[in-house]
Amino acid sequence: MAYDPDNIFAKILREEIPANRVYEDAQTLAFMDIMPRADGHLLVIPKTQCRNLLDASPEQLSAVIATTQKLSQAVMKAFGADGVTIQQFNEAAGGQEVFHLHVHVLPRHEGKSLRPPG
Ligand code: D5M
Repeated sequence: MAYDPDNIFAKILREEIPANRVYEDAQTLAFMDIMPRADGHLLVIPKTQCRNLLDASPEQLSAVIATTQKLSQAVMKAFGADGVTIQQFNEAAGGQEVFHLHVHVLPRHEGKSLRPPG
């Protein structure tokens, strides 16, 4: 499927719309999810165009996963979490709503469920 350069995360990357940015390096950006399902819920994206996991290059995957690991450790510490859930959706049938590759980082506390989406 084609990449739509006007998706919301592409606009965040171009700084056309605001985001609560928490981390950035040469290949990736992370910002807080606007509809958090847990305290500290953040999203990691590649800076280059990529629709989703099905469309990703090995370089994009490796950069996104390395940032996901780094921020999982940081956000667990910051929020005193006991664990972290990593989620990632592909195409509408797979639950994807924004069509720029992104990984959800959801800090978890023992015995506490995620809030429902929305
Ligand atoms: O759902 C997309 C996710 O992206 C969902 O958790 C809300 C979040 N979202 C949507 N717009 C924004 C903005 N502008 N800033 C931050 N987070 C946002 P998915 O099913 O993973 O594709």
